[in-house]
Amino acid sequence: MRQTEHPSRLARKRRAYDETRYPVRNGHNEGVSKRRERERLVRRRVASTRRADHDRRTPVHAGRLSPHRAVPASIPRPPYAPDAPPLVPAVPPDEIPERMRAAGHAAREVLLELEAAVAPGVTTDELDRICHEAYIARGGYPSTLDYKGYPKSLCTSVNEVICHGIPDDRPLQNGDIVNCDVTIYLHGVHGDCSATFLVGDVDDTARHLVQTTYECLWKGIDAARPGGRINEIGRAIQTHAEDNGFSVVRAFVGHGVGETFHTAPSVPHFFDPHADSIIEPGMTFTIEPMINEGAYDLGRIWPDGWTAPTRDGSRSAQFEHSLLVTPTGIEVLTLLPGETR
Ligand code: EYF
Ligand code: CO
Repeated sequence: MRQTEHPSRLARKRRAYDETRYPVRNGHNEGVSKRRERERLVRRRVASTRRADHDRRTPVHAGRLSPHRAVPASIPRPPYAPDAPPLVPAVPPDEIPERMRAAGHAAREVLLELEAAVAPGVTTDELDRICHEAYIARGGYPSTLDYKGYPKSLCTSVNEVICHGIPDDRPLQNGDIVNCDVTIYLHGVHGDCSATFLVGDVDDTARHLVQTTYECLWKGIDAARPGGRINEIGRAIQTHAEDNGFSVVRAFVGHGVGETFHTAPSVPHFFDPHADSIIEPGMTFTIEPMINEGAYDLGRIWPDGWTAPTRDGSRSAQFEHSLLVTPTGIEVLTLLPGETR
């Protein structure tokens, strides 16, 4: 996902959003007060029922990183890899959909391999090793490895970590939730998908959070259509998240994906009136909602420079698919043939 702009700009957009979603009547924006009331109720519910969990849980801490993993020289590199050739050949545009299908399917297969490996006691570094080897077995390069300096082949975001958690020697604990974000560069394009897994026995609130986040992804996919607007996706996601008492992270958004790992359009997972570009056939982008148990705010990025926690320490879940817009609808590139939601 991409990081979005400065909070003050977001506040302006939020005001614009209030005015758009709830038009002013008789000089009084009734919708804004309704929305504020709903947000107040969400905060009260968070304070009364969820803080107990947050207070009981030990926050996730940074562990030790294993050495940098090598990728065989025979595997083609994306342009940003440290040992990429000076010129990476462009993909002919008519070949993009087929290549993205292959990369998407590979990403999905790797994600399913990780799902089978997630268990109490397994370190996130072990998940990174499995993932790294699974990419290579498919002839793919780990998209995140050395991308803007990111050190690993997988992102593992545990409990209150929203995204970009770095795999380390922390064993997963019974009751954790962990998002595994899988990104592979294959045949000159990137495939990107993620899921949040339950580790052992997980409490009901976290189960509800994970289930709702999964539903939010599909609400977003169902809202996407050729000829529609990007912000219809976020509207559907935000409504479902808030109806369930959760909040939508603003700081990271979905993104265009293809020959470039991150490109236009930005895909907010909340209703952003400015995200009004038209969804056109041929576009390829991700939807990857991050939904928080408590408030949507991002906390301080860890000293590692990557790990992004919630500000209030509440848990966060995420699911992601890469999509292709066809003339008649949406193809989910990161579902395997025959696989359904
Ligand atoms: C502060 C990165 C992280 N960016 C995006 C680099 O789209 C992704 N997953 O679905 C995705 C994954 C990673 C990623 C892993 C590392 N980055 C760039 C800029 C800021 C940032 O976080
Ligand atoms: Co992504």
